Amino acid sequence: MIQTKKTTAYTDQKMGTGGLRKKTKVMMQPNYFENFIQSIFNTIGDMSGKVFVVGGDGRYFNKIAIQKLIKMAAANGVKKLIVGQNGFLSTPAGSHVMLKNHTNGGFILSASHNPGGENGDFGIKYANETGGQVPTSVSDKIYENTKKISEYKIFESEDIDLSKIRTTKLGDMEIEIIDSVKDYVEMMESIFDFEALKKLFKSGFTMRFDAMNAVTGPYAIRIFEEILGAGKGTVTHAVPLPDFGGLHPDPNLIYAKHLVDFMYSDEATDFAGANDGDGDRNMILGRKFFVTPSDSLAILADNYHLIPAYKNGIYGVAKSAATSTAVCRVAEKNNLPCYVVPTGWKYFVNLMDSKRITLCGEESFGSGSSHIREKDGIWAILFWLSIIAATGKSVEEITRENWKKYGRSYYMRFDFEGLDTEVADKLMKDLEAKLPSLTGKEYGAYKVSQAAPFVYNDPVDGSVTKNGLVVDFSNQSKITYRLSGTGSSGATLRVYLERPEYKNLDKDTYEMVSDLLKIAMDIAEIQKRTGKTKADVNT
Ligand code: VG1
Ligand code: CO
Repeated sequence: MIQTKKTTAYTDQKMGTGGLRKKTKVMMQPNYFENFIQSIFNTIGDMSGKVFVVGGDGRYFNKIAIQKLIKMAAANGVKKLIVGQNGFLSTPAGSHVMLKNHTNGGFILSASHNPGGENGDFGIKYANETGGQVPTSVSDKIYENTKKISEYKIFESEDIDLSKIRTTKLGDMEIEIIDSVKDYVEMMESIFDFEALKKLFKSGFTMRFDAMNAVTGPYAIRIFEEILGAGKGTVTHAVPLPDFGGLHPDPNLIYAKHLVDFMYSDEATDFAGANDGDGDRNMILGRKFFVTPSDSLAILADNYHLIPAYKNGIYGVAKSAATSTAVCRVAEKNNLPCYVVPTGWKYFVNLMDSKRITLCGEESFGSGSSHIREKDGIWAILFWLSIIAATGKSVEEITRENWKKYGRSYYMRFDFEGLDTEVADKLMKDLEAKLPSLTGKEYGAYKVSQAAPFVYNDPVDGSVTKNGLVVDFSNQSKITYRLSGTGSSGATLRVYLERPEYKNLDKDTYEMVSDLLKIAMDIAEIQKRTGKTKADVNT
């Protein structure tokens, strides 16, 4: 039976870089989740004939939230939901299911790389018919709706059993429960040469994949262990747990330190990769070697011709402004356009849909292609394995050759976390006001050539986005400042440093950017304003 329930609006339901992300306990407040979902439905308007995909990364509150979402969709007149078995779908698998079935979009319940559990975070990624997360123009409308919502619709019924693959109904709405892994595996088989990868593992090549107790475990076991024949035990932390077993499912040098330590030990495998909570991020490691995400993107772009799906050519590449310029150097030499967009995958969607780009990525351990409209962790690892299989070279050799060919961008990101929101906002505001006066200033060997906010004019829909402040130096080095849009409390200031070098290719990254870090701290008065003498996290 459809019920209309009274509710009171919350005022903090504005989506950030990756959907709505909050403390789990905030999300669990009475009607909080319901208000947000109803606001999305209200913004869409007519629901008749609409089909959506629903899944999540299995974190705490997922099961309850999915049932609420199903019942609300039925009450709002949705025609059909396609739901991952047991409520599981990685973000990339979800985007694929949306596109394959020509749906109106979908919902992935995940706070991505943020920790999970009752005291962790919960999130909702909402995608439209593009298979990618909605643009700001749409999320703004949803936000306006959340501030004035007074009722929502829900179907009163028992919970739907999501454990079996089958089709069922709730009221007039059809519910198709699908295998969460199958379609995704088929897509990967259509992109890469699986026979070549099987041969690689047959030849004794070893790998470790760390699923961080999050959603990609079942995908990775199926692909790497069962299909490609990498040995049993290749996939570690393979069982998705509601609190990720206490791991912070962010595959970087800090939160995947156990994997990094393993790869720098004598037991190291030839290759290692890790994914984040919802499977869209990736980390790449070789024996005693770490590949920065910016370098990884450049290397993928330089080797597209080795992959069956791209061998006939790619349209172009794109990166977020904060990502190093390495990929653009590759593009330039290969006569490909290189687009630079604000941080957040949604900005790549128009470029893919208009066939301007095929490959893209961000410094935050994300890379992907137009096979879907999200970044894709396992795809990136299969791409790397394909390069290794085709060239017979190690991760380190492949990376060093890329530096020799195109130069090396020493690159590091420094995060100042848990800042008072007002302090952080004022820091950015004052810094922006100061930028024009920086041009021509010299800091030791560094001379400012230009300092301005990053402004993006979307070539497809004409929308204008301002995100981050950029200081360029005459030696091609660069500092980018921006505030995170994925946190669930307080503010995080991210400082991104890049220093391209064409001769000194074997230096220590931290040493190479330490002058730049000092300049970045000085220019933005970080210590004076935040009290912090150093960053909380460097990646
Ligand atoms: C961060 C990253 C950004 C990424 C976003 C979502 O955003 O910097 O590059 O697109 O997370 O990633 P922010 O605003 O905190 O810097 V995911 O894996 O959470 O979907
Ligand atoms: Co993610």
